[in-house]
Amino acid sequence: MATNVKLQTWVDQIASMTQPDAIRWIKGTEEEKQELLDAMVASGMATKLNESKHPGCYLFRSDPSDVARVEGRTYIASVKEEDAGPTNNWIDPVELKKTLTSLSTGCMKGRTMYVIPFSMGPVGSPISKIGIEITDSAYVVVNMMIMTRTGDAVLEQLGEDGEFIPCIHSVGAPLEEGAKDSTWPCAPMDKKYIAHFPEEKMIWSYGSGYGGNALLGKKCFALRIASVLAREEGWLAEHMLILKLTDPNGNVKHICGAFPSACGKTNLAMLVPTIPGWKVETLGDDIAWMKFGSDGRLHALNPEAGFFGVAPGTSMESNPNAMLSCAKNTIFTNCALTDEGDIWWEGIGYDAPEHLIDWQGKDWTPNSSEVAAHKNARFTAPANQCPVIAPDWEDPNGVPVDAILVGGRRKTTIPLVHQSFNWNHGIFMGAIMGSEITAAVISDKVGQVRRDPFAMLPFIGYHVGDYLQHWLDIGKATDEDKLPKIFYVNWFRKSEDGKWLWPGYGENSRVLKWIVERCSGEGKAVETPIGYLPTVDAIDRSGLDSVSDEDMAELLTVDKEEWKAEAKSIRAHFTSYGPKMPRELFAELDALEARLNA
Ligand code: O2Y
Ligand code: MN
Repeated sequence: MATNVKLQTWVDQIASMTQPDAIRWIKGTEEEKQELLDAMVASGMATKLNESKHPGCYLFRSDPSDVARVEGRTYIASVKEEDAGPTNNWIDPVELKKTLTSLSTGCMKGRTMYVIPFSMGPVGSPISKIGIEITDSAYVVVNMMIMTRTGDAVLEQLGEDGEFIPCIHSVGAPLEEGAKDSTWPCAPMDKKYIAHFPEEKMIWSYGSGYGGNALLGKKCFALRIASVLAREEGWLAEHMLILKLTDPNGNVKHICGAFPSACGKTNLAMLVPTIPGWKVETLGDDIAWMKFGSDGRLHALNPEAGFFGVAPGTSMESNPNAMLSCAKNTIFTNCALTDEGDIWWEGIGYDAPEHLIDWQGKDWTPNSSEVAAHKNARFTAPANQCPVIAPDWEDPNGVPVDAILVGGRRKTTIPLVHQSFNWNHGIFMGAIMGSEITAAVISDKVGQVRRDPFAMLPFIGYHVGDYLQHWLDIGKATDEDKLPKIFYVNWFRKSEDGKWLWPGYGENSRVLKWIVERCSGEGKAVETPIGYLPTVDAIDRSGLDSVSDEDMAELLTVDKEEWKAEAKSIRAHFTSYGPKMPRELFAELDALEARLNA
């Protein structure tokens, strides 16, 4: 029973619609989490991993139809369609509520309804916000207990009249009396709805039990609904990592970075620098909430408490800190299982054993034609287990942001790094960033650039044009010298013969070094039509033999003809967003074209 009347009334109302067999309020204790995990092992939904190899770890296998976020079934149900904009799926909120009410009536029959009070950000921080997720999935509960701060402390913070974001979740699979439950109940694709009501600030997810569709604190709240709140309240809710960089003299800078998927965001957040004396510490790997402090600077806070990381490709070589973060007390989803009760995935850094159980629960050998772990297999690991978690990652006031990075995966055109001339030019960089479409996605657009403003396209809870205008307005709210400096990075440039020009991973610390030098008014740079670039000798390459002077020159080339073509494609992209696209960004594009033609 909650002392918050609004909360209790809402919980009663959802219970009377969904008709669960039982209601359980989550207190947020370790004993409770263990009890839920033990029950899921007993029911066959989870497998406990070998305690001596992975203490406190569990493996879950999802239904093969429920393996990732489903953008095609994700909706922004604003009152007016034009407020959702051209990049979101829109349904009239009244119609969508009718559909969801009909689907949800009796949807928790035979199940327990869990009520999870959760805080995005440390409980009580002035930046944090409270949500309440109602769910009929114990898997969601144990994941939310890692990814957010949950339980009684949150209820206490909420008090009798505190505000919360209501988040309804159901797997959409009522259990008839006496029926045997599936190990991963969910609804068919055409019955899944990941719905957001931006005016009401409410989330309603039906039919999927997986990741971003079901752990509603993450993409649904901390990005889609928070982006709406941020616009109304004058702050930023962004799809960004946060890292702390310390130089050999102990000088500290904080950097946020927005990258589309498959650009190594978690790797950058946990980078091991190759340049002596430099240190990277992690504050967040996916989401940053940035608010103005009393010093007029933007301060960033990671609203999450865990990492929901992609397993395949993660190894002691590519990201030792992620591997150590998930060594214990971790939930693995859709990884392969060894005969010794250990997990395995493609790219883990050692060969697969002779026999595995694959992510679909089938026998697998190295001769099998399919992958053993799903390519979107995940680990859910507590952030405080990261060996390089920054001591102040839970500072209630966040950390002052010195630099913002934007970037994507581009073989040509975009140099290794360039700095914006000013804030508006930096927002222009954020608006044009994106990756080339690779053959990993079945598409007739392979090689074309998919632009993804600030990597937020699937996560903006309103019109993309209004979103970019909000970034421009943030720049007007303080002095330019108090704003973070903005840089566009591209670790993925290739030579004409198809070789990677930059080694990436820990060597990216060399680029970060130039970036923080620029933030301190140092770092050698040349002015070009696209922004400030490092001079060929400005990036520290001591001890890095694999990048020759010629490679460096190529990495920092600005080819005017390529950029003229780029500008044309940017104009088409801006125009596709319709009349809400800010004038200032067209002005930046005009200015870029003028500089290229000068
Ligand atoms: O497929 C999912 O449900 C997970 S998506 C995800 C998870 C962690 C961090 N980022 C993402 C993303 O899609 O950006
Ligand atoms: Mn993400």
